[in-house]
Amino acid sequence: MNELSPGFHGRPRTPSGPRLPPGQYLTTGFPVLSAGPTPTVTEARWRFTIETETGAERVWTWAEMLALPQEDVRADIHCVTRWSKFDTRWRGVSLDVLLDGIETEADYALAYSYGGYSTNLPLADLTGGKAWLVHAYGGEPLEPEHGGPARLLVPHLYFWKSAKWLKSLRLTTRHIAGFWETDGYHDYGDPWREQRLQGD
Ligand SMILES: Nc1nc2c(c(=O)[nH]1)N[C@H]1C(S)=C(S)[C@@H](COP(=O)(O)O)O[C@H]1N2
Ligand SMILES: [Mo]
Repeated sequence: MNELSPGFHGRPRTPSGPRLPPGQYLTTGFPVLSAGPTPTVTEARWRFTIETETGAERVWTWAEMLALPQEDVRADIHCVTRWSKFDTRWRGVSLDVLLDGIETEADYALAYSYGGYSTNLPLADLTGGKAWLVHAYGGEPLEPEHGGPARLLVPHLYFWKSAKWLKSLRLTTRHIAGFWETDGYHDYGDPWREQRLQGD
């Protein structure tokens, strides 16, 4: 499978609208933003877990994850510190594939990283071709400093929602704030509405 997902073809967001969200500037580099040290996670020890509100767990090994249908994704990304980068190219598994067959009534998700970071999102923002577990960038294995071996990619929200070194997804029936959200950052984080901080 070699599909570009609808809405992520590098076109402007709307045919007539701007491509750069308000308050952002364009960079051609790829800044590294990490709240702590880069954890070392070997592919042999890597596991990805989805846990539902009932405590039911589904776990994938690296080989099991790679055996799932893969997608190539091109996306613009927007960091809350105001840099944006156009046309980033990733490869990985759609969250639709990973969530397929999981029984849940949860409306919320918490993404947990190796190393302790977490971030919250509505479950609806992880489905419908909007989010991926990615393990390659620009045709190369994802570098550890950018979240390798695998990270979450949710390009329609500020980039802090795209948890690096993704370890698990916990589905919950109520909202639970993640690392930056507990510290005053916005619960949702839509770059087009400049939802940087709580109250924006
Ligand atoms: N585990 C983890 N994930 C994280 C972060 C982090 O500090 N730890 N930083 C977030 C922020 S603020 C941004 S902008 C992006 C940065 O990704 P990059 O370093 O690949 O540019 O990762 C997000 N995911
Ligand atoms: Mo960020």
